[in-house]
Amino acid sequence: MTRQDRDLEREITPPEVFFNRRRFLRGGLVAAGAVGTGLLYRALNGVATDEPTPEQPKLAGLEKPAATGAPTAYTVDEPLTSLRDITHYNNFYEFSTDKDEVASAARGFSTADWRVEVGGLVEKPRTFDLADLLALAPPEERVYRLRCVEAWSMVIPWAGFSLSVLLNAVRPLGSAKYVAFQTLLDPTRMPNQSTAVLDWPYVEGLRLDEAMHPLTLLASGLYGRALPPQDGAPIRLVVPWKYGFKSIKSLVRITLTDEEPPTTWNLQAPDEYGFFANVNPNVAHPRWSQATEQRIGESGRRETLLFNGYAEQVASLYRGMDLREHF
Ligand SMILES: Nc1nc2c(c(=O)[nH]1)N[C@H]1C(S)=C(S)[C@@H](COP(=O)(O)O)O[C@H]1N2
Ligand SMILES: [Mo]
Repeated sequence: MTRQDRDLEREITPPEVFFNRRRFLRGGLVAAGAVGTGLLYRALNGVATDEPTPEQPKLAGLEKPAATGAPTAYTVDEPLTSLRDITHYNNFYEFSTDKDEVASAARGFSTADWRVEVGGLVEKPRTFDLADLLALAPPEERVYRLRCVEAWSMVIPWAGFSLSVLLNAVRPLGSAKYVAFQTLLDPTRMPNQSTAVLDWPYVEGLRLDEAMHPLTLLASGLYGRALPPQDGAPIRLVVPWKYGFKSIKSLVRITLTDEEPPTTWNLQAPDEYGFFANVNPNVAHPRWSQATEQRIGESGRRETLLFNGYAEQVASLYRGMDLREHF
């Protein structure tokens, strides 16, 4: 396909379909090419499988913001998205590219003997089992907006603690400048990894100062219970001022580095998804506007906020940077 053809195709293809088709045309995979038009639209219109999500265990010792007197930076005064929508409208390509099928595809996902390897440019590299990792700090409730690059959003009551707690525990070296993250690679447990819809494993990255920012959350739960598989069990990242694809799920490896790490969506389409991916209503995606968003469960659209409403806390991280160039 010529460059011109590709540009034309982008103009006429809805957001999520483009990648699958391009992959297909590259000689990739047939199944993904069949993923139909309008995944987003179908799910927004409420056509979803009606399976209940099995109840996850309650988190012990969860600290609510009021109880801890935590700064209001950690809560949003907007209606919470329903548990039903949070658990049945998911992006998790390891299980399915169809948002309303992730829950059923991920049902029964085993997180037994889960380990997270933390290393690279640190003084004390360490492989944590889940219990040791969660023991680093009590879970706090954090109510954050989640804004997907596809222009839908939610408000989610996460549980977890700042990633900085974990990073401080392994003592970053002075030479560390970035943090790389990796999702589990296991096609026997993540069936869609046997397709080539993305290059596996899913990887993400942050600059070290972004990773150390107190808003950056290592989440182990939502709605007061352990994370359901479809939302990234047993442990995931949540970076609320960035597009949702930065919030990588089901983490198994965290590596401190001195070079900007590769990231899945940037590798897939570098002209569409930058390393920073800060929510910015003024910088359109090449194929759609980012000025407004569909809050799941609401009618009408909301205006998208600069840094997803967290500008006061995070804008200083980007002082002097051109946000169009570093998108
Ligand atoms: N490993 C992995 N992490 C991922 C994704 C994915 O496909 N694989 N999708 C991302 C995208 S695009 C979004 S919007 C959020 C969605 O999180 P949620 O389904 O819990 O709302 O997860 C992000 N993390
Ligand atoms: Mo997303």
